[in-house]
Amino acid sequence: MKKAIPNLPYVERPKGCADPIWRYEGNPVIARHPAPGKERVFNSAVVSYEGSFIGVFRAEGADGIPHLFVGRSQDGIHFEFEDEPIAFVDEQGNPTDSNYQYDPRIIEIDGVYHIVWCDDLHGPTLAIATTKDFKTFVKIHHPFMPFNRNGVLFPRKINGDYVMLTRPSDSGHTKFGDIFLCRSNDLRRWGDCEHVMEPGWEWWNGTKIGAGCVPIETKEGWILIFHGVTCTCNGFVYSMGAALLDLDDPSKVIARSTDYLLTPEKDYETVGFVPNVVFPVSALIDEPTGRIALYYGAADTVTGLAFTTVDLLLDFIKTHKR
Ligand code: BMA
Repeated sequence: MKKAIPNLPYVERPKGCADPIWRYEGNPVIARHPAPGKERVFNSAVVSYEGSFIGVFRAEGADGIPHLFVGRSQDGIHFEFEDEPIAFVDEQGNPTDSNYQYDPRIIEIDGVYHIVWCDDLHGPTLAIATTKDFKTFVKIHHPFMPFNRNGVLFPRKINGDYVMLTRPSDSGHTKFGDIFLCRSNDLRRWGDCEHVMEPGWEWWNGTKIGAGCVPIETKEGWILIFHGVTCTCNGFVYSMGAALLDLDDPSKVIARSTDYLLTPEKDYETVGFVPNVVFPVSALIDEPTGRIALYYGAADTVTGLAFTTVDLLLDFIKTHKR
């Protein structure tokens, strides 16, 4: 059955706009200093939950160290955050600790919410935790060694396996920035790794790429919204792109957009702690209508909301492909 989100925060495409994605006029939905001790909230994951919205948010205090916090919203636009960071426990219920946590994604698989984020294991790498109630978060493992980020699970098992998109990175070597996938039947031991995509030839994603939102299943394939990075004489610029992956074997790329979907243009995207960043993290889909509300980090400072539809994304990928 198609999953509906009747209260999806969504605004129709403005008249005269031909773009495949358009921003919420009230952006940023989470502005600077949204709560005491939280200077910047960005690159965060939101899901529809029990008729309202809940998320895992990357927040930084005045020490600039990122931690993860639960946040709630009735309308998907106004959020309130818990004061204390998520206290992850291990499978025996003991507290766990790590120096920082950032860029979470939430992936619901069979009623269990999986959080995948970048954690510290003598260097940045991915961690996984599960929760059913957003109160107890059980950290199960570091699936990969450092250096690895942008981990995103597919929202169902494929041919019996959990499948994770990952982006090995920042090893100091010159060649980095490709998306790979790995498979596991227990979320603990990962293997059967395959290459998915390398940075693009086109300028906007020529330096590195990373999976963004949880892949969206369509009859034609999985839509992957990813971030693409270019290097300029004034630093990196982060844009969003979209690709279509094979349903049965998502290591196969059916099509990939030559053009960016969204690039930093608004003041809150071009000015901030890290200028010129749009970083897609979560896409909420009302399946009966195909409407999508997409949350993204802007300039490593605030959180933005943009809208699109499944059909517009498919059309964009197919009409702007290599
Ligand atoms: C990446 C990650 C993101 C961040 C981006 C831009 O390497 O650290 O969290 O948004 O850089 O600074």
